[in-house]
Amino acid sequence: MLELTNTWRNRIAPLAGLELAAEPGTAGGDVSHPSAFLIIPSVRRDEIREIMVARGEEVISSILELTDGMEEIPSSHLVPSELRPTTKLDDWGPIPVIDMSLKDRNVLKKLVGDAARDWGVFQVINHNVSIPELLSVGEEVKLFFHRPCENKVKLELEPLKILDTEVYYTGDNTKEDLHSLYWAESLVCLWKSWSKITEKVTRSSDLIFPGGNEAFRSGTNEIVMGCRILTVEVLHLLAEYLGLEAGFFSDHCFPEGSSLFRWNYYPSCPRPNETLGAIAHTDPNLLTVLYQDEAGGLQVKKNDVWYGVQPMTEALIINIGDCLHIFSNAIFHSVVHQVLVNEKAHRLSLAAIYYLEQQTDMTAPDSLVTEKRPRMFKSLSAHDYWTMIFNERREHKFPKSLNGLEALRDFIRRPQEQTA
Ligand SMILES: O=C(O)CCC(=O)C(=O)O
Ligand SMILES: [Fe+2]
Repeated sequence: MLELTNTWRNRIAPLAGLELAAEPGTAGGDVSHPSAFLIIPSVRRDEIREIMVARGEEVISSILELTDGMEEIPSSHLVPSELRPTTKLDDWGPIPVIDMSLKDRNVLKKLVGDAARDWGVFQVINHNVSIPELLSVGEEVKLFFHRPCENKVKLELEPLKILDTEVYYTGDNTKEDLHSLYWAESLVCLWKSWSKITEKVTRSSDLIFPGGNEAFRSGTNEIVMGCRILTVEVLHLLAEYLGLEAGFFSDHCFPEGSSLFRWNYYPSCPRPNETLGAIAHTDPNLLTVLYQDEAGGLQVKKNDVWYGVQPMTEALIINIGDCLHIFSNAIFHSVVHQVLVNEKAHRLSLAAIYYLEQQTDMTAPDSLVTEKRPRMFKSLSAHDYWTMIFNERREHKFPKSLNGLEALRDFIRRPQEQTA
């Protein structure tokens, strides 16, 4: 692994414009973009593939191609036994479901705030994001995933960029990759700010479907707008719940923060108990709006127990991310979640991911610090956090590094530093 780390550190990181920390595990250096840790693996995947091939290890380009008639799953996809699913996919938990059309704002605020505090996750209905539109874009995305492997891998090795729009695919499942290590493929559209977002959505659409795809373009545009409105509304409610100005969180997210749409495709799997669609992790961003289809598989952890999130046709899921956890002095809970796969059906999900502007100082306001709840974190900016988590993910093998809150240990204040 040292060999790989050095290759990464000396050759690939500079290519990507990154300066990494001098010592493994220490935060530092510079990350050119908050989403860099999501982008960079595609830069180095080529190298990893070469190394694995040289070692005679199995390298798979697209699990979707493998699933036909397969009885066992390749060794590259076996998850260590201690991380395998321990509960059934349909062990649904009592995850709050909140009706966003509730007229009484105080009631709505309390429901949303309590859910973010107690669970870090909740489902919303009557949210004004068009689910039919989302499903129709999802059908186009499936066409992408069912393209021949070579076609997808090209987008994996050479992410396509125009100005501050980028699209890339992950799916080769090499051991060092972050998201596609497991039984999943992803298609990502990244937008590095909100200015001219409609134009940017068109660019991403043209990159993925060079011949044009009106259903994908217009549908994505509509969902981007709908999810933004929903996100702002949820962030307002959360800020008000804490007694802060409504825009306290959202003003750092819009219009200059980045966002991305990640479509995840989890092919059906002959041995669902031996692998995972996504390993237990927290989202390193501020907040994620998630759609899952009827196959189900998302699980969230609360008090060390895994609960399934029951699919609801009209609902979207809101996940609280690490940055909201830090910014709220840990009043809101960054939820640990994972994805189980199943034998019968392919599963599609969409994660709409919202980042803070990089320079945002995530120091929690004094009003959230009390004697009972001392200041939990040392001052850090969104950029500091991303740098840290980026280095952490680079230096440690999975799975430890995927839990952003564990990676935060250097930023947690020791008891003697915790003053109200
Ligand atoms: O597919 C899902 O339900 C969850 C995906 C996820 O956790 C992510 O993209 O960060
Ligand atoms: Fe996630």
